[in-house]
Formats: sequence, structure tokens, C-alpha cells
Amino acid sequence: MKPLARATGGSVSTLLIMITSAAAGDTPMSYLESAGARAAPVTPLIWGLIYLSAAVVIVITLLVIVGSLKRRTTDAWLPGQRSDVERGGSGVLRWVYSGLIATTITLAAFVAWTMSTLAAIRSPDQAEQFTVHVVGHQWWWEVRYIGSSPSQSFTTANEIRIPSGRPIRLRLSSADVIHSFWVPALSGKTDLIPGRTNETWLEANRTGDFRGQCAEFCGQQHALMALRVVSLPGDEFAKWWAQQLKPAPGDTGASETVRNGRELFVAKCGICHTVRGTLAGGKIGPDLSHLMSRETLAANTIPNTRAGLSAWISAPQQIKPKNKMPNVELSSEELHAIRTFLYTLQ
Ligand code: HEC
Ligand SMILES: [Cu+2]
Repeated sequence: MKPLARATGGSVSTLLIMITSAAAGDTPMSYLESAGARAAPVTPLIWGLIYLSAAVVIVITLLVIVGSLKRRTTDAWLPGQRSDVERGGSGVLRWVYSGLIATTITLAAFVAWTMSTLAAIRSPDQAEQFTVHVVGHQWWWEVRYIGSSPSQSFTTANEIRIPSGRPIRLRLSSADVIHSFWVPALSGKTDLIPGRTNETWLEANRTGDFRGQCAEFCGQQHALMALRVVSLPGDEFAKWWAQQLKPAPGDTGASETVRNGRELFVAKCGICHTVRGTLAGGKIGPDLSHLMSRETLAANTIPNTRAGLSAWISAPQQIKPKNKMPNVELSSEELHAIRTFLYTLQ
């Protein structure tokens, strides 16, 4: 019996360590802490289920140990011999009945808790401020801000900025296969399904940076299809929106290199990328109109620094193999010119 007791003690303490380290919250995508009204009611439910599961493991383990220690008869049990289940007060059936009743009551209680949680997060308690339409692509997120009119709308990628403390409406669709939108601290998962549009909402109750991840396997680079939700104070958010509406700066005052870079960009990259205010209007890759206002590249894969941007443009297939941007043949002068032009896209 001793090794069994030791093994049981070991697995229970491993479980407890797992639970407490996940609860510490130093992981960027911990789902055990929430930061918004849509996630808040879900977190206690997760904790409830964790405690319930731990209790089930402990109770069953104890019953097995007690059952094996408590030998009911000293008679040897011969093969083929039948042992009758006793009815009545001291019988085995009492255990079966009480087990069934306890399980049914517990599960029913959790079903009720789950249903009421779903009802609680169905819609926010104040009207949504605006709509963001997120389109899943293999393997990045197109993010369309729908303003009060087309001239107030714009498109960006992989980073969703929101005003803190205000709910926003999310519309989710897909350009290719099924993806799933998941920002654990702010919302549970909602799928992006080709041919239909799902609606949900998002709210952060504080400013901060919340990491998300595609949560439905969608091909080779599924793991590198992350996103960020950045929650800003209202006035900063309004400034950011106004800045995003601006087209790329024109020729006036632009250096020779920038003008060159723009021409090269339109010729070599414009088939797939849009930069508003230039002739580049491609829709296959992310909109780059305000590339420099984003902190990461290629769906949160590398930081958007000078080195990161050069590395990505010269060899995207090395950084994110099989992604839909091919390595484009560029001389070092061309790379320099394109990069200098991209730096102007603040
Ligand atoms: C055949 C289409 C195609 C061409 C041509 C192309 N790209 Fe891309 N590009 C993409 C796709 C698709 C992505 C998204 C990759 C991913 O994250 O999976 C991308 C991503 C990027 C990103 C990262 C954007 C972000 O917000 O994450 C930059 C920067 C970029 N491309 C620059 C360029 C430049 C500069 C050129 C021209 C030298 C170019 N691309 C040519 C399709 C293309
Ligand atoms: Cu995916």
C-alpha cells in the first residue's frame, strides 16, 4: 500500500503546483485572471471546475484506498463464483445510489452555473461604442474599424486597440479556413467561420496589453497566428483613430530615397499590400498604411524594430515558413529604399 499512497500524494501535489503556478498570472495568456466584463463571470466558473475536479480526484482516491484496505471477507474468491449484491441498509447498492445522487446534483449545479454565466456575458450592459470586423487569414488577422461613415473607417492588422472601460462590438469572419478568436483575459473563444459572420463583444476594464491566439488549428503556421489587444485611455484612443485615418505622406518634403522606396513598394509589394494614399492597393496581405504604429510584425511573431522589419522583408519564409508572403528578390539598395519609405508610415 505504501507505494500507492506515495504515488497518490505525489500526483495531488503536482496538481496543486500546476494550479497555483498558473494562478500566479505571470504567463501572458493566463485564463485564470480576467480584465473585462465579458471574461469576469467565466473565471470563477473555471476555478469552480478546477476545484471540483481536484475534489473528485481526492475523494475517488481515498475511496479506492479505503476499499482496498478494508477486506470484507477472508474467503478466497474462486473464478466463476458469484457474489450477490445485498439490498437493504448495509448493502453495496447504498454506495451506488448515493454516488449517483451526489454526481447528478453536482453536475446539474454546474450546468446551471454554466448557463447563467453564458446568459451574463451575452451582451454588455452599456451600448457598444463601435464595431471592429476581424477577418481571419492564414496566418494573420485583418482588423477593420467601422466608423460612422466610410471616411471614418480604416483597416489595420494583428493589433486591436480599444478604449478602456468601453465595450466594442466584434464581428468575426474568415477569408479561408476556420480560425478561433481568443484573448483569454478579455473573452472566451469565438470561431471565425468561412461564409458566415459571428458577433460578440469585447471590453477591458483597465488599460494594458492583452495577448490573444488563434485557437482553432488552421494549418502550418497556426501557432504563429497571435494577436494583441491594447486597451488605451479614451483620449489616447481617439488620437490613435484620427492618426490611422490619415493617408501616407505625399511627395512634398520627401527625400529621394523615400520617393524611390515608394515606387519600388508599389511595383514589388503593391499587388498584396495596401498603403492608402499610394497606388498600392493589394488585399492579400496586411494593410501597411500605418505599419510603424504597430509593435509587432507577422501576427505577433517578431517585434517591429528596424532589425525586425529588415529581416522580415528580406526573408519572410525563414521567419515564418510557408506563410503567404514569398521571399521577394531585392538588392540591398532596394531594400534600404523600401524600408526608408515604410518608416514614414507612422
Ligand atoms: C504575394 C503577396 C505578398 C507580396 C508580394 C508581399 N507581401 Fe508582405 N505580406 C503578405 C502576407 C500574406 C503577409 C502576412 C504574413 C503572415 O503574418 O502570416 C505579409 C506581411 C508583411 C508585413 C508584416 C505586416 C504586419 O503587420 O504584420 C510586412 C511589413 C510586409 N509584408 C512587407 C512587404 C514588403 C515590403 C513587400 C515587398 C518587398 C511585400 N510585403 C510583398 C503578402 C505579400
Ligand atoms: Cu489557427
